[in-house]
Amino acid sequence: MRLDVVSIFPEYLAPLELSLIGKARVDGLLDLRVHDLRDFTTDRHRTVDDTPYGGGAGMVMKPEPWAQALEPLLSGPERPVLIVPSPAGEVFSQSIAEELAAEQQLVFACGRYEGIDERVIEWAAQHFRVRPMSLGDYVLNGGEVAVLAMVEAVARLLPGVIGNPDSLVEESHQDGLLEYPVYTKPSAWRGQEIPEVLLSGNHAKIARFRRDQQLRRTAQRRPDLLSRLDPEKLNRADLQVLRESGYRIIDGHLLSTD
Ligand code: 6GU
Repeated sequence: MRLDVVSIFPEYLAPLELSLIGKARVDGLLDLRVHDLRDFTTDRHRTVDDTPYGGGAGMVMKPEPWAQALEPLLSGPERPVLIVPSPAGEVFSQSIAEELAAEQQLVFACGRYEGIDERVIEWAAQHFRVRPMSLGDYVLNGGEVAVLAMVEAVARLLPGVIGNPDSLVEESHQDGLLEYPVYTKPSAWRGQEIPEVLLSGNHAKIARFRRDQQLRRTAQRRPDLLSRLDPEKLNRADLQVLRESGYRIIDGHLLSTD
């Protein structure tokens, strides 16, 4: 997969040289290039921002360097996806990461200050499939940290990036439930024993215990995820646990009872 990141702080993307992503780059699975937006300016001061028309606080990123930086990234056979990190974007998710992992080329345009001149987005939509993307409902200083998160979420789905692909299967959000808690040795630590069932060797019982924990956790921490579950995919044991967590099936919908 080809990935291009445009930023005024290319050093912010240095962590993409580490760990599994760094290894995938060395192995040739990821062709990831980081570009300094200031290299596409033409003035002595390498200016990338200016004051906003209409007034208001802060600065806005000028359009010209953006077009100069993005145009050379259009050499491929199809319209690349242009991801524009912004708290005003669509909320990034595992299912979006899966969609993006199927692409040939992704381009990330990291804004800073109050954002990029909106005409860049309009112009880019003629050449790219533009996707404004947010990590969630909080404000970061710029898109770089969001790109680190999105690149990691996408790259780990590519064949060969993760050593053991089994670890992709059971994870949080794949089946709409949070992960079950995990334990390792020692079996007793600071007065806490691990749940006894995990030592039983009874794989059906262990699977049931873990499923119960997933349901309880999700009910407690992420009721928004539970309401999106398909009640058809819940068995009797699931419904029993959910009833204990304050949920009932009413008219085919999983609803909170408190
Ligand atoms: Cl993608 N960018 C910025 N600047 N702030 C954010 C964000 C993105 N997602 C959440 N907050």
